[in-house]
Amino acid sequence: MITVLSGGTGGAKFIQGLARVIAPDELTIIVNTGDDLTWWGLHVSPDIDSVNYGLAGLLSAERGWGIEGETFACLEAARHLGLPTWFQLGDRDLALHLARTEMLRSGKSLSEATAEITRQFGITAAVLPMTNDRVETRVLTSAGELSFQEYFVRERYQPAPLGVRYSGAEVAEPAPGVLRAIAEAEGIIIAPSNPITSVGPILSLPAVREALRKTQAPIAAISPIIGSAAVSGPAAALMRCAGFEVSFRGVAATYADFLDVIIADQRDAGSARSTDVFVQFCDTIMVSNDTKDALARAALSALDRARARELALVDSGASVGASS
Ligand code: FO1
Repeated sequence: MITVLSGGTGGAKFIQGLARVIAPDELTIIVNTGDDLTWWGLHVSPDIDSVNYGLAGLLSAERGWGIEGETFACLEAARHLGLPTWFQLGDRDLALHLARTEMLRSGKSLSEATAEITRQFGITAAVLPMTNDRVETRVLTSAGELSFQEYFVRERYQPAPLGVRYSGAEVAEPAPGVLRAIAEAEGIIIAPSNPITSVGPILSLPAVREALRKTQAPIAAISPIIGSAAVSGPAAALMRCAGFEVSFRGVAATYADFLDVIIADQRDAGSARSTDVFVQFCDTIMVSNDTKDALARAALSALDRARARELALVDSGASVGASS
């Protein structure tokens, strides 16, 4: 079993490739819920939905979230009724939030609701919310403290971030299956997701971080940073404000206490210098099914090599880890 930690649109795209390269029922995905919000009275879990839409072949390639070919008639009607519309729910997406909210209202946990939704989509991978408790990513900015979606969507990440906190994390328990998926995995991959706001909330659960430190499984992370810029979104500003260098080395540093190998983009191969972990270079930009599949294969081969301790440590004098 391969376990992936995922959040955001990069995570969903990566998992689409991985689920073509290995049998989906060999895959467990632990998903960020720090972005979840209550919108129009409905429970929305954007990162879980992006993973599910990706696995079900429904994900909008253009937006990276929501459903391909979606319509927004309800959103237009809501606008006329004076409801807030800065967070855009499509018509078919809305049906999913209605169904999930009804399951939660009837007493199901988010894990149970997610399992039922994945079953209905015909998904055989295990998709696990990181927790059934409420953990909320809060971004302290020059314009005050905002929820993640207020910062990301409403304010288009324009206010300068000053810090991030994960409200509720100290007392939250990992959802059923999460710790086992880390302890019993053959390999663990951290998707090319924002280390601070997509993976950070998962790692903010003390038991999860502890399980990652203890597991026998090799752990690889894919850098969402190329050079000193994020592939998309506010990862660079958020890493800087959390005190990390904006580079693949900085990404590795955020996972330093458990990481075995960082997968960095081949455009960074020339800049290799001392890091404390093994580095594997490859093309990390996912613009097509072929590039997603190739990145998934590269991640699996990095795990194999980390397992076999074949990778060369990147050091000023030493050879650079295999690139493919
Ligand atoms: N992202 C946007 O940039 N604008 C939106 O209006 C928006 C709505 C939305 C609705 C449902 C959903 O599942 C995702 C949505 N997203 C939207 C994406 C979402 O903000 C991101 O996927 C993550 O939360 C960031 O990782």
